[in-house]
Amino acid sequence: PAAVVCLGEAMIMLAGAAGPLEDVETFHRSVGGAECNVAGGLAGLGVRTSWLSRLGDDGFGKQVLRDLQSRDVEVGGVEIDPERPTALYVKETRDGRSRMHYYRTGSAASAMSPAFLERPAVAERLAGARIVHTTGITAALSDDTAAMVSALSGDFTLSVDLNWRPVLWRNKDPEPLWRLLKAADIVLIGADEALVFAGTSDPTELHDKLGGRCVLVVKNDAHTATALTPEGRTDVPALTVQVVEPVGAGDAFAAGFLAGTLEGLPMQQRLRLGHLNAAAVLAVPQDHAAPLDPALKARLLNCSDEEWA
Ligand code: KDG
Repeated sequence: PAAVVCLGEAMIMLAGAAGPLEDVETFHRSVGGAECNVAGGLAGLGVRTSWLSRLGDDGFGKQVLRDLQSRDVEVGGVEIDPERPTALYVKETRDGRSRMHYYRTGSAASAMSPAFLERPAVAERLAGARIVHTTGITAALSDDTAAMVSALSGDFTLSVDLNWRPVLWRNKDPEPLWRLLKAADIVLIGADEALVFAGTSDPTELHDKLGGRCVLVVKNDAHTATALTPEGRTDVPALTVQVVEPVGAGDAFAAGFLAGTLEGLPMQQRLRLGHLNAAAVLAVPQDHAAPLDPALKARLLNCSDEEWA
């Protein structure tokens, strides 16, 4: 069985030249979606990973499956919906910043519910997993997906990335997201989004608000990643990178951190692996990048603090 199961929606991403969307004529297609980015990142690091979700019975759904399979992600638990479509998102780049436009309301994945978790192909994969990873995006898609993430329990480590998407929470109570975060064993949060969502980006305050039990990772963009556990605190500075496009870097960080957790690495190396994986995605326009070179990985995980900085 796969060591990690990632649960959430994948979308076809369409991105064109910089400028207002109404002027863009051609779009480049790739696959996005936070949990499937994490799944691809983990597989790229050699971790056996399954992605669980629902897709439409359409060409975009087939593209998602093909893309994930080509990246060694196991997709046998994916359910195909004969009626609802695969979601899309369009990335608009203006003034050097990316904005996302979602076309996902009523998508196949938004119909995931607690019953989805009970499908034999899904239950079996969850039961065999050491880590199950999902995000606040999945909690936001619909009442059904919110109920589904609340029903997630088992003999696995539950990992949740906040992935705060205000557009998806408009006119909705984020209570299911708080519940999910408090139930998680590993919580990943960006400092900026923490400030908006929880009113603080201070790791200690956040850890208290989440119940003080989890492994909390707070990523302060280009500066530092901090891990806080009941045992103590670890800070690791970020690498300096020429940023091409930032979307997906958080997912890559999560993949690195989770891979390091599975390997039982010390906390400093888990955070380093997160940074290394994120740096690769920051340097490309897509939401995911080619797998890390194993020799580079080994060298940078074990170098001195001076060389790392
Ligand atoms: O983390 C990257 C994701 O945000 C992107 O791939 C799209 O899943 C996505 C979302 O819902 O924003």
